[in-house]
Amino acid sequence: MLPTLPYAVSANEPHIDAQTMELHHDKHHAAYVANLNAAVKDHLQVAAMTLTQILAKLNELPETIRAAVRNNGGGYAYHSMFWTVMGGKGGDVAAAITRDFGSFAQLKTDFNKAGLGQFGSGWAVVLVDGGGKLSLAVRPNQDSPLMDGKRVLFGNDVWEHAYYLKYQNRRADYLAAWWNVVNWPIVA
Ligand code: MN3
Repeated sequence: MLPTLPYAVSANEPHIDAQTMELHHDKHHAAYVANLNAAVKDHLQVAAMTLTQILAKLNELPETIRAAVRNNGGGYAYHSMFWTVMGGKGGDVAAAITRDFGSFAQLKTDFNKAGLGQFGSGWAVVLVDGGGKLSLAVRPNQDSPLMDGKRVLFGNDVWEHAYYLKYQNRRADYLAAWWNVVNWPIVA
């Protein structure tokens, strides 16, 4: 099911414009949900699993639906996380970031560099392991770290549809502005 946005589409203005939010949630995310449902509807055992279970067992799924589940299930999971970590006011950050990245500024620099370096579409994310240690990762398309048993603490969508209306080819500007809307209490 498509989760409802936890705030108005304009909540992240001026950093993320309302039209992009609306298209991104109502069209792109909705399509991942619909396409995942369509892929698993004739596979009752798969349909009965949670999304996290499905992604963790991606390689065991029937080959005929694996690519559709990879792209649409990954997209579904990423976007469900993405909406919840925005709608905030940016600002200060947890001690874990200083501990594992040196400083918040260093995290931003490394994260934005990773996001900018991702050729084509993908995600820049901060992972958290079982011991609470944070690390940076970048993945193509909708490939989710859940597919290799890893957990995303927060991340940013660097597909062009996330920023093109407002930033066009200036992905670096989008990456820089995005930190202004991160919802740290939710991330924490
Ligand atoms: Mn997207």
